[in-house]
Amino acid sequence: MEQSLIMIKPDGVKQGNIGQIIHRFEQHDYQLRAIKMFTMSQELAKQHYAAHKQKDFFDDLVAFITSGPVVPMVWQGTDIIASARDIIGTTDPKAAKLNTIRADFGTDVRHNAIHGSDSVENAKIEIARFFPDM
Ligand code: DAT
Ligand code: MG
Repeated sequence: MEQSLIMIKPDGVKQGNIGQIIHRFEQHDYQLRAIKMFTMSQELAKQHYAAHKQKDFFDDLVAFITSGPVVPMVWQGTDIIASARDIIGTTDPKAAKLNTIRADFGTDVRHNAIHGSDSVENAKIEIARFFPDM
């Protein structure tokens, strides 16, 4: 069964949206397999966003994602990786479809409440990064 690394970002935690965001996934037929809360180190943040190392927003992104606790989770279900991206919505909350998590809980393109793996390969890497015991 497919698994995805879904992570509530520091803005989602600070604004008190952990429960509501988890509920979005519980409403679908997905199973929560792992969850924790911690503040990412600079090193882990740079690894997680390594694909964006050359972007002008990289330093601000790393500063934001390490600015407070995050809630990484492993969710499991049929086609969960693509389905979760649909539930999450596009990167910029202002452009995201109605009723998506980012439209409802995001603020701007950096403070967009949640991360979701974008491919089977990256999901495996990200799950191993955040939950090495799984
Ligand atoms: P996504 O999180 O939708 O997969 P991404 O992988 O392109 O988006 O970018 C990773 C994160 O980087 C994104 O969630 C927020 C930040 N980001 C992306 N584009 C940005 C931009 N133009 N300005 C500021 N932050 C940006
Ligand atoms: Mg991405």
